[in-house]
Amino acid sequence: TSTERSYVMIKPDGTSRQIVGDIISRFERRGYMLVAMKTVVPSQELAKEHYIDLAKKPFYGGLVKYITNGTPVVAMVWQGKDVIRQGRRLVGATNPLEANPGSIRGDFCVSVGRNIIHASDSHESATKEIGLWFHEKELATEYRPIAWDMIM
Ligand code: DAT
Ligand code: MG
Repeated sequence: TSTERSYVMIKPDGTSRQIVGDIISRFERRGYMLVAMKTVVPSQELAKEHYIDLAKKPFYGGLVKYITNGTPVVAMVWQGKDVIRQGRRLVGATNPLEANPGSIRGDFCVSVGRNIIHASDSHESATKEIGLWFHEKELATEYRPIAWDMIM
């Protein structure tokens, strides 16, 4: 439904490479609604919790180190019809070798360990991640973009 929400985050490499505007534009032009956005320099604790499901993977330590390198991430919540699955498609495959050109990863990166962006992979993880990065009062859910009823 049009109230579905996804947590999307531009990682430190995306911020550092100054492609934040391009990435946001892709969600906007698709018709999605920006519900929340802020820069965050993630703490060790926050980065570890965000990726807790991967704690047993060999790359977990490196992943946390990369997210906490001192460069801000851009934390966002986007809303709209099928935004979780469509967000994953806009982002592209985890491994940039499999990410299609036209997707964010397919257009901007080549290494799985520097793949620019995160997007929630399920309703369950979206709920968890939005709660982890945002307070409820930071979410602007009451307005609607002008073409909303035409698009959604
Ligand atoms: P995604 O970010 O597409 O949801 P994921 O949740 O499986 O992918 O993994 C989270 C991040 O961990 C991913 O964006 C990059 C990193 N990662 C995943 N697999 C990796 C690997 N084999 N080597 C290094 N980093 C990896
Ligand atoms: Mg994931």
